[in-house]
Amino acid sequence: MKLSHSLAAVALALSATVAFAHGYQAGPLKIGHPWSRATPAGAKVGGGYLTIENTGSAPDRLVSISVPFAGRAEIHEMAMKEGVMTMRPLENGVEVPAGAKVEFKPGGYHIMFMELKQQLNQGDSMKGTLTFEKAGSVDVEFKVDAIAAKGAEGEHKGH
Ligand SMILES: [Cu+2]
Repeated sequence: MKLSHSLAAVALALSATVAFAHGYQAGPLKIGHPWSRATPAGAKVGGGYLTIENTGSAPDRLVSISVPFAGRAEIHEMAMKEGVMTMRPLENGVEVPAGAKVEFKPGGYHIMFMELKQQLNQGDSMKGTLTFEKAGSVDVEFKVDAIAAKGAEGEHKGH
């Protein structure tokens, strides 16, 4: 009895850790909390967000993302340009300088899932693969958060 109890406690502690951390590693890169917003029925685009921390001594670059639930995924940047929010695809990806942490978030860098094949529902975990120039590919899961999570009104107006 004692043994099974402690095993259960360990299992609980482990699953809690995984749920809270929800991070991935690719070489010296730490990928934190990939998440996405729930999409309305019939929506063709969705956004993906995460953090990338480079603990190494050389820069790396996120060059592409592929996900089975969308036709393609692009790396976008949103910025204010002459008072207007604009969004543009970054053909060469996003550099992560040595020792730096790059944040993909609503209103800034983001991953755009195009030609969605299914609705993204809150609570889902959506598989995807990130590819870095040097660190190679790493499989992650995007946790789907509420449709209005972390604001940024009109983020996807350009689409
Ligand atoms: Cu976009």
